[in-house]
Amino acid sequence: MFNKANHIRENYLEMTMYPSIFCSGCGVGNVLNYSLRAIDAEHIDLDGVVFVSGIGCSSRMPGYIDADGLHTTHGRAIAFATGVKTSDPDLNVVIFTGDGDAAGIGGNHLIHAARRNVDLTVVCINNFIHRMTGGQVSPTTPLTSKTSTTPYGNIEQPFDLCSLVIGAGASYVSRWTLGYPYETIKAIREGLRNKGFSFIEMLVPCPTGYTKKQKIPDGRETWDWYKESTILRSQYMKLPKAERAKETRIVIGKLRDSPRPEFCDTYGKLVEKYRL
Ligand SMILES: Cc1ncc(C[n+]2csc(CCOP(=O)(O)OP(=O)(O)O)c2C)c(N)n1
Ligand code: SF4
Repeated sequence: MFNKANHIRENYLEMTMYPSIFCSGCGVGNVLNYSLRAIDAEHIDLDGVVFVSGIGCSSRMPGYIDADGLHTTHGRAIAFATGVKTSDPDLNVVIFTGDGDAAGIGGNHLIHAARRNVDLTVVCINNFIHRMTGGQVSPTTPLTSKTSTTPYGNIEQPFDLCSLVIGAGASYVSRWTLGYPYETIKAIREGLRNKGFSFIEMLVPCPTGYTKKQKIPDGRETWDWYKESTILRSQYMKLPKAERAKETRIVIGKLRDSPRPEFCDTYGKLVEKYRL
């Protein structure tokens, strides 16, 4: 009988890289699983895909896939990916990046790729900290959260990454937690299909570096915490305006799907027009 998990393992994973570096309860592996299922559902040939990442726990993902990948420098995944895409626009370029990688050191690349609407699919694994280097505060750490550099609680207003890239011009934006596998796979599929800058933010647990510090017990309680800390967009939109303004939960769901001219296409047409 056909078994999807075996199918993914046999056709997509680089088994020589296992066991993975991921801790027990880490959400990065789930995102890898959902992403590969989305690629499989879209019947995308892996020979035409390049997976690009920066540095961090989440940025180790391309190494576990049996396909071409670029494990680049911290914060520069989107810059490298833009180079790959513009040199061969037929390639499908998928980026795996962390909140620190994408929005801290790499924040400028993020907003400009969104502004240009380069045809990239960014899967941003937001665990609310710079984990690989010890769990330091990141641009998405929630207010009052304890991290290794905010032992008395974070006092900085975090970025809402989806609002940030929507403001910068991203044409497809979605945010989910691990508790929504089917919605996540659908979002990644839509991101892959969108000819433009697609941003899928995944809120994932890092038991070792984040949830433990907030005294959230491992396992079921962690998943419950993500459920309680988020609200579906469909429910949020039903709230009266005054209630919405007071809402502190993170809004999840499809947040933008608004195609517009893509960078490589526009550039290609310009080259054709002025070619001597
Ligand atoms: C230029 C540069 N600065 C800093 C580092 C150190 N560094 C490596 S990973 C990392 C944090 C990664 O955080 P994030 O992108 O959120 O990924 P996570 O590990 O949380 O998945 C940092 C600061 C580096 N490798 N290169
Ligand atoms: S430290 Fe956190 S993000 Fe890194 S592998 Fe472990 S659980 Fe995952």
